[in-house]
Amino acid sequence: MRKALDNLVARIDSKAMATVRDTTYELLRALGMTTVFGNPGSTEEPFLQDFPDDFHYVLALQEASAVGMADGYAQATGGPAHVNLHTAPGTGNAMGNIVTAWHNRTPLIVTAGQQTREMLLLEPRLAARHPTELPQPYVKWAHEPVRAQDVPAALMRAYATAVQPPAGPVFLSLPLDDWAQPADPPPQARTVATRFAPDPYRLAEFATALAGSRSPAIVLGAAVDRAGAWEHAVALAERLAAPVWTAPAPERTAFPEDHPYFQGVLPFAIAPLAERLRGHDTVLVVGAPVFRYYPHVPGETLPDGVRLLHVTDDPEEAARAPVGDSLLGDAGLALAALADRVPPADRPAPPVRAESPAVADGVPLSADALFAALAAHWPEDGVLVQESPSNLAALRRRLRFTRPGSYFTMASGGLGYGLPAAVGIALAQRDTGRQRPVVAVIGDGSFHYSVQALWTAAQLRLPLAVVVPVNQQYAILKAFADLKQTPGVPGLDLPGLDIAAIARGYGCAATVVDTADGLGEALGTALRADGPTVLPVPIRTDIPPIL
Ligand SMILES: Cc1ncc(C[n+]2csc(CCOP(=O)(O)OP(=O)(O)O)c2C)c(N)n1
Repeated sequence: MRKALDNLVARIDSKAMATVRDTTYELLRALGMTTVFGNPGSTEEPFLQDFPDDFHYVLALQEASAVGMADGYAQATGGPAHVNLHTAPGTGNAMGNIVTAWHNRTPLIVTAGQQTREMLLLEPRLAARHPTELPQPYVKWAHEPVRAQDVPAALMRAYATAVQPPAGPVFLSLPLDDWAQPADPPPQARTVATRFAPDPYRLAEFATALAGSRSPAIVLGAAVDRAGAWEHAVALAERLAAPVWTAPAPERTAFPEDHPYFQGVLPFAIAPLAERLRGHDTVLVVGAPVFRYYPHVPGETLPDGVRLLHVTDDPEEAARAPVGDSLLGDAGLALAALADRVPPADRPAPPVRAESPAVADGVPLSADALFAALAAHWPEDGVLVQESPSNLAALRRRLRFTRPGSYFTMASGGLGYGLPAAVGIALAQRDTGRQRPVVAVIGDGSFHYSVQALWTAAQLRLPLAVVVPVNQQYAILKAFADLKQTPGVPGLDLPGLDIAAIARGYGCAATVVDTADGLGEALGTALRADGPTVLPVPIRTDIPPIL
């Protein structure tokens, strides 16, 4: 009797003593979110105090890097990631990569500290003004709990919001004095669905349209890779005997690029894209916007008489498509269901795309020669993270991605994503035990936007290889200026940057590579190392056309 009473008192005591902080960590544990990416400040220290041993804090030296790493980590693990930012200035630094996470559809729970509630009225130093407006419109939900006791339940809601389709970042502003407050009873750690099946009736209409098509074509986007649905894409393409393109400017690849039906990546401008689809009567787009354009080259969205069918899990993406009929649903579920429903087509296989011309050697290397060398030495099961704007066409010509989850870049066009994302992806390889080798190709301009991510890679001893094509310029902006006939733009040359010295300064190994053979050797060494290696490769400075 006495013991039972003691137990009850102990339970009541421990309940009374549970703080908002205790309850929040319990919830994070229950949700499997024990990795926190961040850069700390005074407004975050009360959350981070006595940081539990079973959690891992991944320190980034600037908030853009923290978000980029968290995004890469989330994409490579296939789950949400948590990034903890400093109040308004830290959130401001992070904003570029929050924009990218939004376009990437990465489930990120972004928390940021806020000044003490008691002082907020007088706006002390580091108070975030209108904190929920700051990250808009690039978060699915932004909230500052009305009471300290609401923090854990707000986190639960943030999680449920971030992971449900279309996935994306959410934002919580958390006053620093909330963490020590007594907690309410803990919220339930809930689960939510992360995909939904398309309407079966509309799906049947799509299947009928495809089955009745004279010459269908398939265009696939990143959502197919996110859904782990390559096999369904292949099954549908083979049933329809249809050529397959990757949607323009894709952030992931969606189809085996050594498959004879694969035609390449569609151009990211209106007129040339439409031209590529000429001759087809039905175009099925799955898991991509219709379409992601960059330079404005006016024209018809599609050649006359082409019917477009669009599958997306995002009603807004469906709404803003200029043409086509849409079907809401998960890319993988839709592809699997369509592959089941369409009968095998009785038509010849699509033409095999032309091989790229042979590479001319020379020093400095051309971008084509660099990527041909990278392809020749590509590690089995390698993962590429790409942020090399003017060389992208050459890269896609030479490197063929044949396995799911092998190619990552940003969907937004914002530089400063690739380097930290590669660090997050490399960490995910270690944490998941998959151990796939990670290679980043980052332009010598792009390198500097989140360069401090190198330090985190060095501290974590990640065997990341970073290949930097050095052309000492913003080549793509010169190409854009040529296309748009805007001569005389200043600020497009980048002399006097010592990439190797910068890399060493952050604790990385660095070797300048001049030749194709040298690249093979250096890459092998880098991937066997117990830390990151940066490989600057001087390349030719001629400007590849943007289209
Ligand atoms: C955050 C951000 N700032 C500026 C730009 C504009 N921008 C687009 S590409 C580019 C140059 C990239 O240079 P580099 O990485 O050297 O690649 P290259 O074009 O030479 O291949 C710039 C500055 C951008 N896209 N994002």
